[in-house]
Amino acid sequence: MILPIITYPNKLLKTLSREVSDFDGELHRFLDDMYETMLHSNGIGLAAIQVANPIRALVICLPDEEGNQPRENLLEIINPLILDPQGNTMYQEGCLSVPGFYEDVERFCTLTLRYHDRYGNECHLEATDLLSIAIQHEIDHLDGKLFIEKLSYNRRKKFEKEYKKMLKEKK
Ligand code: Y12
Ligand code: CO
Repeated sequence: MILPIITYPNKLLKTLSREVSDFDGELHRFLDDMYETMLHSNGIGLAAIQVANPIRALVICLPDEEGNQPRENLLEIINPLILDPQGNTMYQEGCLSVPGFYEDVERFCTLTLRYHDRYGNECHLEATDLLSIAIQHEIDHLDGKLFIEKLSYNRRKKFEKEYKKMLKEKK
């Protein structure tokens, strides 16, 4: 099922999401819906709060060389914890909850992630490059933060002006 994605400035996006404790069929169906919703919207990452569910769950599926995002590449990440972040890198980020806007954001280069899979098993992964950036972007959503909050004062002001204009034109 494709779920509606909430967009800025919806206040729900500021929610601090809660830990998942039940790794049951309901969670599995929700994760399936998140994957379907992300693909439908041409996304590579989606956090549960973006579809109005305040739980610490996110999905990431980076495209392969052909631009496909098969289920085998899908990462379902629950209750994530970043360990040992290293270095700094810049990347032009976009977000399905801030449509039409892309900006350079600074992130850690590499990290180790501890998380649970859909069955509640504890997993670890080492992330670099785009995966590391996507993980940090999505975990920020679980903490109620958007990438636009990392912009400088002037870039944020410019964004607010352009975004307001875009919303007005959409009406
Ligand atoms: C690097 C940086 C950020 C992330 C987080 C995941 N972000 C996305 O998946 C964003 C996708 C996105 C897709 C859009 O739709 C189309 O391009 C058709 C979009 O819409 C518009 O720009 C109108 C905005 C964002 C992961 C890795
Ligand atoms: Co986002």
